[in-house]
Amino acid sequence: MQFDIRAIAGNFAILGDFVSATPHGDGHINDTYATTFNQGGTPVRYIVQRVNHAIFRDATALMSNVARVCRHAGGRLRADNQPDASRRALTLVPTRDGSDWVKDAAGNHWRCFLFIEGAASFNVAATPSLAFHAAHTFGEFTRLLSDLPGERLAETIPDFHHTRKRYEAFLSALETDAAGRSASVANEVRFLKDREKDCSVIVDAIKRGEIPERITHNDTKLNNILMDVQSGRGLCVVDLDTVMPGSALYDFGDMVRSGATSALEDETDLDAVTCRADHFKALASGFITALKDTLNDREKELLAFSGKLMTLEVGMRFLTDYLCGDTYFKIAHPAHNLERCRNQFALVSSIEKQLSAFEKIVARA
Ligand code: ADP
Ligand code: GN1
Ligand code: MG
Repeated sequence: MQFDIRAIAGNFAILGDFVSATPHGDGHINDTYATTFNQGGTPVRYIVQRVNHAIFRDATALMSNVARVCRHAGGRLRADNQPDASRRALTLVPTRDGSDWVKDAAGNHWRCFLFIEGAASFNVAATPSLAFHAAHTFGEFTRLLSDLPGERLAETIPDFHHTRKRYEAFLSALETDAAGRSASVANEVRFLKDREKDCSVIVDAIKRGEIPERITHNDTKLNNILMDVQSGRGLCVVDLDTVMPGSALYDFGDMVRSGATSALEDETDLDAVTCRADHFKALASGFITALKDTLNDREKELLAFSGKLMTLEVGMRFLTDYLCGDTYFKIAHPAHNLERCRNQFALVSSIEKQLSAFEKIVARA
């Protein structure tokens, strides 16, 4: 889809003259642009982003969540006189009439953030140190939101990490076979069916009250954190669309999936896909250091397993989308979702082989 980003950016209270807009980042969901304005001779960048309203059905509730989270996080940093607050929490740029977002004539919802400069996001963690700092920053994010005032945040995607319901959605996609692909994925179907029981472990523990509800990020993929280029430390958590009531296990698990893997999510050489123990150890140490007085025993017990489960869940979602004819995730070619699924399942197998070692690592951390 082509958008007139200059016209869209004109809705926001940005000073100066529009210079350029270019697609930015590797996200699978929203349309993100880096835009540059000339402000009295200084080029200043902003993120202008279209919210995917096919996926996020209630954009008003979503934007209300995002605005509350941004204000709370930025407010806490400023109240504590922390330096660099505008690089450590996202700042929404208001529209010219004072709103947090704007709807265009075609019904698309747009928002604008200050561009965080001197930072980078990564699709794979090159070093355990990067994994440690990312996990620490995501852990701190949960701690920061533990005293968010006001009503419960809206669930922007209901049952987002209800793995059991995700499994049922997969079975239904397999049965419906909308894209005529069911017969071609027999190996992947078997892999999932063999692990059906795993899908209920965390949701059942939540139902029994063993695991508390927290405000969590729910999409703690490595590239949803900006790292400071100078210090190599975690700087700012981005992609706040799924910040809502959830479990710390969802956040840790997705970090393992994306921060301990040896390869990109769509690497097709499956021998290159492994879960690296030194990265796992760094993630556990970073997350537990940030949340040590917060996590209960059952959460700690399930941390290693959550890495396996969240990886299985995302693999299952890629497979489901492949079966449905690629209606959810952005793809670059027809087999993309199937390749991502195979990649994630290879990572699950690698985690399974190391699960007891990972449990020991968590116990020591
Ligand atoms: P998606 O939901 O599509 O993943 P994100 O909100 O994660 O979209 O944005 C895509 C990418 O853009 C992120 O991975 C990050 O690298 C970059 N990004 C997002 N917000 C900012 C920002 N305020 N400043 C700099 N880079 C950003
Ligand atoms: C999507 O938006 P992005 O690219 O950060 C997805 C996550 C998946 C991830 C897999 C709202 O994340 O749940 O884990 O792709 N986000 C949504 O790469 O579905
Ligand atoms: Mg993202």
